[in-house]
Amino acid sequence: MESAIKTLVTTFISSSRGKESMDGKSFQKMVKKHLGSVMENTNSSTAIKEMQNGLDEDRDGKVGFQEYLTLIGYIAKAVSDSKSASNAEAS
Ligand SMILES: [Ca+2]
Repeated sequence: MESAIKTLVTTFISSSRGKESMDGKSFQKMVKKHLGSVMENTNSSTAIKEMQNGLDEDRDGKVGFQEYLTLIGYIAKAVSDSKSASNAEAS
């Protein structure tokens, strides 16, 4: 658990190169590199751009840490839902 949280933080820092937010290009790279196996459409730059727009609450065109955590929350929920579904099928 602790190492997972550290991974989330270090992934953000390395993707944003130490800045407060990831720009569009950094976000594209981060999603393709780190989220390809848990998300659909990560090979589509357009889909990633749309996702970025959806996350961009403060409308600065970048993905800040809080917005990044929102994305992680969505992914965690999706993983949780798929696990619940497969558990339901098994029982
Ligand atoms: Ca933003």
